[in-house]
Amino acid sequence: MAATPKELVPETESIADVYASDESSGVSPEVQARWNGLISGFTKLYGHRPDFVSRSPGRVNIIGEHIDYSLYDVLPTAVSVDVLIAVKVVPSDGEPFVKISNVNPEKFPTREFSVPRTTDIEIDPKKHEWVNYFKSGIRGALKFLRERYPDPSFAPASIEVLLDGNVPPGGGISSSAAFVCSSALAVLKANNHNVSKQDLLDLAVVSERAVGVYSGGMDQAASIFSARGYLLYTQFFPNFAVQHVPIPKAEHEITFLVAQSFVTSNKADTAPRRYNLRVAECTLAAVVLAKLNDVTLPKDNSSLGYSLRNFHNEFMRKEGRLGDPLEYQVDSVIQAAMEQLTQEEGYTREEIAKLLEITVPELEAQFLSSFPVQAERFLLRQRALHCFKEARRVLDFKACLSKTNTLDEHHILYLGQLLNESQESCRTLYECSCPEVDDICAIARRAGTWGSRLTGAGWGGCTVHMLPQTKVDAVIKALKEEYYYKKFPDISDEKMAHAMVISKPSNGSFMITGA
Ligand code: NG1
Ligand code: MG
Repeated sequence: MAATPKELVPETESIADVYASDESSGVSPEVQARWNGLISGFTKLYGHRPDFVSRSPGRVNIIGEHIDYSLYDVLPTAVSVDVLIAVKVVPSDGEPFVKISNVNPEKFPTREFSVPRTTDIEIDPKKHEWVNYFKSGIRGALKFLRERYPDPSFAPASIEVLLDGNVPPGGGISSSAAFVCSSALAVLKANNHNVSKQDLLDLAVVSERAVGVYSGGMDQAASIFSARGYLLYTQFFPNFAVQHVPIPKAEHEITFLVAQSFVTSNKADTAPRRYNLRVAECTLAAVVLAKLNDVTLPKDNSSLGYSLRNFHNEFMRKEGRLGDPLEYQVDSVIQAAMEQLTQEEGYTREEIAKLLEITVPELEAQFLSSFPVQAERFLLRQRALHCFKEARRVLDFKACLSKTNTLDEHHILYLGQLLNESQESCRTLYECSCPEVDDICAIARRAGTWGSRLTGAGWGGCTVHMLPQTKVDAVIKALKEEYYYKKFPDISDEKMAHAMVISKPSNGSFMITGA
């Protein structure tokens, strides 16, 4: 099932459209209670009901790790936890303002601030404040409106806001994307704009990059475009496109379990040695491979302008093979990386400059000046091989899901193997795993998962496991005993309750007007 990116974020009066499970058309008592609490909390706080509630969920990436910014296809889906934002537009003659509270005010204190009419709202990234994510949503939304409808008399709406988010922060299921997408959606609606999914995606990706991480668009795409019961096959090249892929029936129902490692790696702080360095390494691998194969790369829309997918395309064009099945094309670029990027020990700046026939200052100006990176050597071979092989696994995973309506044991073991290979590649070639995540995957596999891997940026964070419904209890028990209680002997019941969740593929962004 293909979705058209131009379609509007759906609007509904009923939360059942957002949350109803496949088994029933109603919502669970917990969901209803949370919703009622948000609306009554808003009414108590501000003295009237909200006009609408915007909603965006977290996501789990099933396969395709660290390849979105190289513009390769990925296969995430939304999870059921989300960020709900209740809003009322209020009249104001003076400076436009935002009053914002959280249903958990002890942890997330109430704030009030004004919104400049013509300039961007200021965000201090050094102050780790919960409202920063809302501000980055405002900034993206207002910038979009000013560019789309230039009108010097435009005044942003003043709003009262109450927020309820249950996506665990820093937990690898992208609370940040859920927060930013929901915030931008709320501000656009408050200013009378019904936004398309594509426009919301574009502005949310740019808004999140404002915190200094040169990420791809996977998280925001999954948060906005997902549909209940489907995985979201997401393509970034040559243009953004999504396809909803159903999970076929199997003898034992396929379940995805998400387990936190509780090891946190602050992405913004570690970016020069971790996330952004990988973005730089993949870009350098693309331009070096292009040079070695005598092909010219046109600029693409990846964050540094040259991606491995772009090299792939130009290489295939030169060979006259753009009509070949994508799988075969990917095999050829794997081959090229194996044969041509021979230095296992990595490449220094001098060596890369020499290959590109430019000077070191030119190299730095062209590829290493958008953001700081800390590295003596760039592991072009390993990073490119991870990317190409992971891209191949995504294609294989999707092909296997699409082949039949029912998966037999053989297919399921194959899917699990692809997930395990992805983990191994993240661990060895991409070096984005960590001992705790490796541990969790090993314990879970022993207890009966078909496949286990890290999900999200890694270096800690979250893991995802594919397992039969019948093994869920055994895997949860094993992880509790062999990981959580061992590593965190004093773990609270509340923390334990958030450590592992069964994640059902859920709906993406929604605008709910029936409050
Ligand atoms: P996390 O850190 O899990 O939100 C990040 C990137 C994604 C993608 C994955 C790795 C952001 C907002 N997201 O996810 O674009 O590159 O890592 O596959 O930085
Ligand atoms: Mg994130």
